[in-house]
Amino acid sequence: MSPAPGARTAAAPPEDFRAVGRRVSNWGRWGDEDERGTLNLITSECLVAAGKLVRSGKLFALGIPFDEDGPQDGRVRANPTRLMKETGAEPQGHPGAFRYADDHVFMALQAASQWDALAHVHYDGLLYNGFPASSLTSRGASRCSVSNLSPGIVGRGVLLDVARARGVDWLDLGAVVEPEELDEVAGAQGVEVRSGDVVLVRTGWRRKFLSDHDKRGFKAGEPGLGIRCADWLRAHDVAAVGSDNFAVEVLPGEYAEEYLPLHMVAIRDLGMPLAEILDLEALAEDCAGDRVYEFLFAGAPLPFTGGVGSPVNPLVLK
Ligand code: UVW
Repeated sequence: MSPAPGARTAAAPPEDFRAVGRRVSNWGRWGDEDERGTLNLITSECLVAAGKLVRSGKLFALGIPFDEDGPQDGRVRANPTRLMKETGAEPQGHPGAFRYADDHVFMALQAASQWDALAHVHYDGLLYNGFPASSLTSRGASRCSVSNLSPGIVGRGVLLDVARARGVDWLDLGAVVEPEELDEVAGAQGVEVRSGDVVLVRTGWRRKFLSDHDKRGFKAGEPGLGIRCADWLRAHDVAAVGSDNFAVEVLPGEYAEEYLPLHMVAIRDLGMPLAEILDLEALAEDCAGDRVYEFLFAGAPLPFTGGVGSPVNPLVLK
């Protein structure tokens, strides 16, 4: 019996991730000083074409609610905590009737829907484009920080709804999405992935959380992209990839000895920002209804100077 699509098999162990990284590397492609990586693939022609995808006036927000009921289980990161500094209940020292409310938030920049900047991950002492990992200090990232993703990640977005294609609400923890499946899903949806696209892969992991509210379960592992997808991302010259899980890639991972290998290859070697913990549910429903899986995607990171990530509430317009 052949294995279910994306199921783990006892086939050959995956190729060494460093070899994958060398093969797909974009270092030097946009100059030795480049800190924007695959965002360089989003040309002005891409933006004009993406703008033309707004046809029906439908708007979707892909950010999850930023509150204490989010999916973080507190072991590595906590959910955002917001505190009121002012409510206006007490006199505030202004003349007349004026009162105001202000709030503060405490959160890891990676606690909810987020962009991973190119300084988020490194290995063997080097960041994307060969910048030294020592450029990361307690002050932040002096190279490849999230500010380099400004003015924002805008372009043609494509949803690949793997969970729907498999006919499940969500993929199982540890289910590997292979590049062949990405092509199959795109083909079945009648959409083509083009250079400069932002590709959103739906695994259903957000849907699972919305149904069981199990934070530990959400963070225990996830279905996601396997390391072989690095070649697919490079071959299609994808500008950025996002998902409804918390790390884009499958966990437990495919290498016993390496954690987040696709992060290492995608961020450090390809120079590709990752978007995580997206809510793709409403968008996926709509795409299944009108069979339109391409749209204008606009996900501006907050330009935290020296930041290695940013909260984001990406907008999709169809
Ligand atoms: C880590 O957990 C290091 O990264 P991410 O939030 O990108 O999954």
